[in-house]
Order: sequence, then C-alpha cells, then structure tokens
Amino acid sequence: MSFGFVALYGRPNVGKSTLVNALVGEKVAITSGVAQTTRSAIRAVVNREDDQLVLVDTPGVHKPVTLLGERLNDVARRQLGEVDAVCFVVDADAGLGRGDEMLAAWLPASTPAVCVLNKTDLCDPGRIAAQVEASTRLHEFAAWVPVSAVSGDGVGLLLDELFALLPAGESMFPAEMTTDQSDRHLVSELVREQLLHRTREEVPHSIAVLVEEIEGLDTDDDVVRIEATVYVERESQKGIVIGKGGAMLKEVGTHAREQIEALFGRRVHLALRVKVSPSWQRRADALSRLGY
Ligand SMILES: Nc1nc2c(ncn2[C@@H]2O[C@H](COP(=O)(O)OP(=O)(O)OP(=O)(O)O)[C@@H](O)[C@H]2O)c(=O)[nH]1
Ligand SMILES: [Mg+2]
Repeated sequence: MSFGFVALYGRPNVGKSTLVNALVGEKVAITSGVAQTTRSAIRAVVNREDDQLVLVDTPGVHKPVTLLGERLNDVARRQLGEVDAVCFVVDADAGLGRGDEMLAAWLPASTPAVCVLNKTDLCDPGRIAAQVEASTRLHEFAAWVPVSAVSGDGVGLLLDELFALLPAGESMFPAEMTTDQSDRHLVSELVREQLLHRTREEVPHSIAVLVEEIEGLDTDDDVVRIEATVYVERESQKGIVIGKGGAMLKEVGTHAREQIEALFGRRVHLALRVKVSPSWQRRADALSRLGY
C-alpha cells in the first residue's frame, strides 16, 4: 500500500497540464498555448489497486513582471517542498535552455526527481537523446521518461515510474475523486480556457473569471444556473472580450457551457458579464479578491 504527492514542475508551456490530464485520463486542468495558463496548484488523483498517487500541477515558473507572476512562481516553488517526488517537465522539441537551468537549481536534493521530456511527437529520437544528455548537467535525476502528452506515448511508463517512487502509506482521497477543485473553480477555469483560446498578446494574461453563483446543482431543477464575471484590466480589453455585437462572449459562453454540462451531467444556463478591474495583476487587494 503506497501513497504520495508528485508535483509537475517546469517552464510555462512545456505541457504540464496536458500531461496531468493524460496521466489521470480525464480533463482536470485547462491547457492553452498561452504561457501562464495554470494559476494555482491543482491536485489530481490516480488510483492503482491499493496505491494512490496525487499529482500536483503547478504554474510554469518564469521571469515575473507582475505581482500575479511572482505569486505563481511562489505557488510552484512551495509545492517542491511539500511533495514526495517531482516531475521536472521539459519541452524535448524546443530543447533545454537557461530557464530550465534556473528551475532545476530549485529542485530539492532530498526529493527524487524524474526528468520528463515531453512533446516527443514533434521531434526525432536523436533530438530526445541530446536533451537527456543536456539534462544530466542540470540535476541528478532518478529517471528520464520521454512522453507525448498529446499522443499518449510513454504516459503509461511514466505512471509506472511515479507509482514506484511513492512511499508506503494509506490513501488520503476517496477512490472516485479525481480532483480537489471546487465546482466554482472548475467552472471559472473552463470559461477562462475558452477566452485564452480566443485572445492574443497581453489580453489572455489580463483575464480572470469569478463565478458568483451556481444555483440548482444540489436540487433536482431542470437547469443549473451559473453567473460569472470576466475581469479584464482595461476598457479596450472589455471591447475585445465582448466582441462585435457580443459575438465573442456568446461563442465563449456556448463552448464553456457545453463543457460544464458534460462535467455536471446537467443542462446549464451560463450568464457571463465583463467588468474592468484596472491593473488587477499588479494589485494585492484585487489578487486576493480574485483568489490568487
Ligand atoms: N505537440 C505537442 N503539443 C503539446 C504536448 N503537450 C502539450 N502540448 C501543447 O503545448 C501547449 C501548452 O500546454 P499546457 O499543458 O497548457 O502547458 P503548461 O506547461 O501547463 O503551461 P503553463 O500552465 O502555462 O505553465 C498547448 O498548446 C498544448 O496543446 C505534446 O506532447 N505534444
Ligand atoms: Mg499548465
């Protein structure tokens, strides 16, 4: 009987959240091509016979330019001290760089770390071997596992490797639980994901979503009614998020609603509105109100 926590740690965009979803076999974390998609430590549970593995997805560590950025880095680094093992995730196709070097320096010497070379679907075996070689200069890794979070190649092998690293212990979470996120958090993330996929440049970073109300989930009403506010930092961004004649917000709402309906197994009415919270990424009061 074994139990333990394993953090996924790495630069933004290397595919940590995509990999967590692949390891769990369910969508528990949102993903996008925008750096700093993940903004909190997200726990996801994988059970195997009597053993339980709790994956902890973390924000990609980067050079911060806002208070939010500093907090995201802190969230990731704090997890390193609280887990039984670490997956140091790198982008095998992009290759290792200065960023990876800086991140590896924070790996605790006393915690086993597996070097996960992700995105192998994009590169040939020679390139993967070169990245393994480069990674040996960064840290004393317990193992190296090339994977593709998108195709699923190597994901089973990585799970075997992680289960083998777990200390003895009893499961902490019920077998049917796949994530510790609240309904409110899951819903706000699904809305934010749709916005990340449809906005560019600085806009995705300026977006935060707060669910104000979820009504009817605990009753046998026909429809679950959800009200959420999309926060942006400037008036011009509000226009972008709403779109021409409200087209953008409508499209975001439709796609997010479909996913929320699948999540709850219920019909959903989703009402979205957009508000400006000036420079919220740089203000401590705004960050705590938005849950960061
Ligand atoms: N081709 C390919 N793309 C991948 C793979 N894994 C992730 N991606 C893509 O890489 C981008 C970033 O993925 P995420 O999972 O959001 O990356 P992340 O490391 O969690 O990023 P942050 O949360 O910003 O730190 C997305 O566009 C993914 O679809 C992979 O194995 N192969
Ligand atoms: Mg992520």
